[in-house]
Parts: sequence; structure tokens; C-alpha cells
Amino acid sequence: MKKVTLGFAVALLACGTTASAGVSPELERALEGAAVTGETLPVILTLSSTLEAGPLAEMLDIQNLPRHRRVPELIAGLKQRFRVSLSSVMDRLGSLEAVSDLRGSWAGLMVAFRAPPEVIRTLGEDPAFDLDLDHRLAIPSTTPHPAPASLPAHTERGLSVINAPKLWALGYTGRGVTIMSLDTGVDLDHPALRRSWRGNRLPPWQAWFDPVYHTDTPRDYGLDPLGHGTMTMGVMVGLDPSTSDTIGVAFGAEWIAAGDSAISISTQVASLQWAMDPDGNPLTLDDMPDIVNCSWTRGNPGCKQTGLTTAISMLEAAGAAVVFAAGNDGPAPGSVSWPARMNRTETDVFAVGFVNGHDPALPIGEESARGPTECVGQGNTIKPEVVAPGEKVRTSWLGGQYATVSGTSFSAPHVSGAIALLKQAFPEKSGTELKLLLLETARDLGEEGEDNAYGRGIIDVYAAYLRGLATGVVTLPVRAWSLWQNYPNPFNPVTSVRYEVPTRSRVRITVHTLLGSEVARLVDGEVAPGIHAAVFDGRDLPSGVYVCRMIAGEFQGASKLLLLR
Ligand SMILES: [Ca+2]
Ligand SMILES: [Ca+2]
Ligand SMILES: [Ca+2]
Repeated sequence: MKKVTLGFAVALLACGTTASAGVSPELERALEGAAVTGETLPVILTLSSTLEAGPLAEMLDIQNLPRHRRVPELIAGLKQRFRVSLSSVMDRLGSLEAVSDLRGSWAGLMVAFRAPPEVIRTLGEDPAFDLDLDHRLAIPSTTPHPAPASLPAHTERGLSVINAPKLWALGYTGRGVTIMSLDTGVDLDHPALRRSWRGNRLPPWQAWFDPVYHTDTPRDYGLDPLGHGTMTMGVMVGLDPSTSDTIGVAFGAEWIAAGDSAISISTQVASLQWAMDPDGNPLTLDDMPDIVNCSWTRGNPGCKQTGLTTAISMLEAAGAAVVFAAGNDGPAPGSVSWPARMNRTETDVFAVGFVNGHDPALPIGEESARGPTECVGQGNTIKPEVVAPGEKVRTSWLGGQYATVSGTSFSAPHVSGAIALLKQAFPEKSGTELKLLLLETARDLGEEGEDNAYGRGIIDVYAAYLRGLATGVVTLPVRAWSLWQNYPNPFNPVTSVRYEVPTRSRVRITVHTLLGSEVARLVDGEVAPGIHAAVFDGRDLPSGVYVCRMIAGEFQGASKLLLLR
């Protein structure tokens, strides 16, 4: 096993040598500081030819393999490349006592570790490697304000602004689609979220990834701002079935999540790698999320190609749609954060700005980050790509609460949710294709044409759906019959009962005593497809348990109501 010659590096330091080519300027500054204090530094090492990963993905795209063959090949190809190019340096680092916290990632084609300055400098001498600090990333700043706990039958304003209810009316709610959030975690106990966690019906480890503490079930580590991941998830999938209080774009979708308490480049790459194969079997694809929402940034400008941008592109090549918050560093030109400012293609990285959805003019948020980007790629230099509602968005919060919040952290999940609705309608389309549908049908705002505040404009998921109809095979929604638990329960004297019908049907909903005599008839007649509410007023009845029955064609459902006075 090769040993790194530490003495050589120390000698160079003593001579006051200039930085080596493969060491980033920021790492160089940190090294100068560490040389004085003697501390170890968290570092990521990538191949200086990491850009090769791009052609690898493109090659697999051009081959136009069906996804069930492309994904296993992509994963096998990345693992192979990692073995060939990085396993020997892993071995070298593993043999050094001064090196700790050593982790390799095939999805990012990188190695992360902590080491003293002399080890880092020696590696920096090797022209095969680029070295950088394992930076901490940032959650865009925002302040949550407590919001009403329950708004029965409410639909949050921003969902209507992007035309989500028009897709719901057609039966598209995201059913059968998996959304992943890379964030601070999720409060699993929130009534708007707990029902749709994928880990409820699959092994939890395939539905929750904790890159730092390796916990088994979802939790939210978000401290600043409080409960960030619970808030972003609510905008994507949130719906409280007991009240039909709807805060999420794709409330029929299932969610999985990575809960990152460190939010560093290496931990986010670990989460992106997990997202490519949550069940650890590259031959299965159902476990992979269709959409990955990233409401975090690194404010520092630059166009750095690292393991993180590699992993994003690989996930996209595997068919997922990766969506990024543009950041809240506006309104200065060029304020879109990294990696949202990257520009490999028109849709990678896909940056989302925010508008005020409560104002019919949809003005751009003051803090919404602005383009252009100086990062060179196939995409044009205009940023962001699109905008979505992000001003005073009411969403789920910690401890079963709700909050209103603002910023691109909450506009990005509107886009992620919209993609979930489209994915249900067009399951054969890739994440990239679905993002293009939204891009091409966005409604222009601000100055005429694509611009550096609004990008292509506000997304319109219904217009995107119509565009998709013209270019793809649509899958008709499979809808369910449901009678949900009433809300509130217990109640005094009024409660509301939610139910769903898949096709125009004759529906009868009645309330009975435990002995079977009918005390109220809530619905009796033709009902349009969709989710509906019926109100039961028990003011003339004694306290006790009542049974609510729904009969519609073949379907029969029942629930218990508790009147307490
Ligand atoms: Ca798999
Ligand atoms: Ca662009
Ligand atoms: Ca415009």
C-alpha cells in the first residue's frame, strides 16, 4: 500500500510555496489558517477529469435505452468508474491514521474525508485530483409565522395559481408517483403528511435516509429556520384527510425523504446517491423517486463542477426530475445561488424563483434571486428557469402546526408537485421531459419574453398537461372510492364528512344510530367525480356514537361519528 509522504509536503510549506493547482482557493485559505491552528479540515476530492461523468450520462441518453435498462447500466458504469479511478486513493487515505471520516461516493465520483493540512497538500500535488472544502450548504433564510391550525375544505391559494385544481378535477393527484425531499427531514406525525409516507407500506429504510445519524424513521432536524423540511414537504403533498385542508399540489403522491442535519456537500451527495437506488438493488426502479426537491443553496457565487453537480446530473440521467430553489439573495443581478446557477442544460440545474401568489399581478418577490448566470453550458444564461408562488405560503409545520412562510424554498416545491401531477398523466416521460413541458408552457410575466426575474414565467400545470397530450400518450387516472373520517370528531354539533367518487355516480350518504335507524341523509343524488364534503348537523340529537354510511354503486363505506355535548 502506498503511503503519502508527509515530510515532502511539510517541507514545501516551510518554503512558503504557492497553492497547488488542484486545490481550490477557498481550501487554500482554509489550509493557511489550519497550518497555524493545526486543525484538520473536511475535504472533498474529485477527479480533475470529473467532467467525463457528463459524457457518460449523455452517452446513455443517446443510446436511448429504455429506462429499465439505462438505470442499471448507469449505476454499474458509475460504480465501475469509481473503482477504477478512486478506489486506490481511498485505500491510500484509509491507511493514514491522520485521516478520518472517510467516505466514497460513486454517484458523485468523489471521496470525502477529514485530514490535516499536510495530507491535503500532498494530494493537491497530484494532477489527477481536485480538492475543495466540504462546504456547508445553506437553507435560504426565511421566518415562519404561525398560521391557523385547520381550515376545513381549504385549498391554498398558490395551488390554484398554478392551475393544480384543474388536474385534480381530471383525477390527477400524483397517485402512483414518488416525491423525494432533500431537506432537514420531515415531521412524520403531521396530520397533513403522515398518511402518504412511502415507509407506511414499504420497509422504512427504503423511504427515509439519514446521512449523519442513520435513524430509522423520519424526523425534522431543521432548527434555523424551524421545521424547514416539514414546510417544503407540505407544499408538495400535504392534505389533512379529516378536514380536506389542502396545502399540497400532489396530495395523492407518496413521499420519501433524506433528513440531513449537516447539509454539507458530502452528505447531500450521499443522499442523492441513495435516491438513485433506495432499495439497494439497481435492477428495481420503482424505489427511485420521480422528483427530487432541493430547497437549499450555497450562496457563494461560482460555477464549480463538483461531486454534487455530478450527482444531480446522474439522477437526472436516471430519469428523475431534480428541482432547485433559486435562493433568496435577490434582487441584485446574478444573485442565483450555486448550484441553481449551474447551466449544464436548459433544465439542469432547474432554478425556481418566487412570486406573490396572493396578488393577481403575481409580482416577483423582492428577495427572489435574479439571473443572469455566468456559468457556461448548453442552456442560455437567463435564470431562473421559471417562477411559482412563494409569498406567505401556508404549509405544515412542526408538532402538527401550520405556518406561513416566504421564499424560493416554497416556490420550488410547487414545481416539484406540478411535475408529480404530470408524471401520473405521462409516466413514460422522463423528469427532464416533464420539466420541459412546464418550461414551454409557462405564462410570461414582467418584461416581455424570458427575463432574469421571472425566467420563462409562472408555471401552469394544466397548460403543460395539454402540451403533453399533444406529444405523448396519456395515462387515464385510476380513482378511488373513499369515505374519510369526519372532522372534527368528536364534534358538537356540526361536523364535516369528506368522500371521493371516481366517476359521475349516484351517491347516498346517511347517518344512523348504532341500532340502525336513520337520523340524517347527507347526500342522495348524482355527484360529479372528485373530492367532496358533506356537513352533518347533530344539534337535535343526543350525545353518542353514530354511524355514517356511504353507498355508491358497488362501493360501500362506513365511519363512526362521536357526538359529545
Ligand atoms: Ca433499486
Ligand atoms: Ca436558463
Ligand atoms: Ca417575461
